[in-house]
Amino acid sequence: MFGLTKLRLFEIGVALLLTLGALVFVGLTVWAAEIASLEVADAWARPTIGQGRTAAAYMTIANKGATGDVLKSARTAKAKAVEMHQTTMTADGIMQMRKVEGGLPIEAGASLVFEPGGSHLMLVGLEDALKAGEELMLTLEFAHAGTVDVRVPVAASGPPVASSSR
Ligand SMILES: [Cu+2]
Repeated sequence: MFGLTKLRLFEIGVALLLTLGALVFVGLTVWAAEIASLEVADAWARPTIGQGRTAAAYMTIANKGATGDVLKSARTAKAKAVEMHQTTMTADGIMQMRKVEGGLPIEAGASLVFEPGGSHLMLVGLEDALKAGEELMLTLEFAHAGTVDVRVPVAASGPPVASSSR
């Protein structure tokens, strides 16, 4: 048969199977990496003040993957909307919040930090007041990673876990 012995054909078959197996393995590894590439830490939200029905939420989203992603939007059952805001300083020293349209990119290996005085997630139109000690669930929507649910404790001055370990 074209000069190939049965043993040779068997060897080719084994080699093909090994190659296929390796391809499947690499494929699964890449897939697993895609899933686990985003890490959310230090999430917390400020309590509402008085009759106010807006509050800011903060967290750090680290992209541990090999590809960039984009935080497209966020939502929670407790508020009408969750807006991404950036805080900027005007020329005359006044802090202003600006709504970010079109999402916030997170490069591979970089972190997106929402923190007081900087970018934050604005909970707009809350159903009830938010009190310290409560918790809410935020759903983040990423361009590649899909949706990620984040537990957000309400605290007056910082992420509760970090302050208790201090
Ligand atoms: Cu804001």
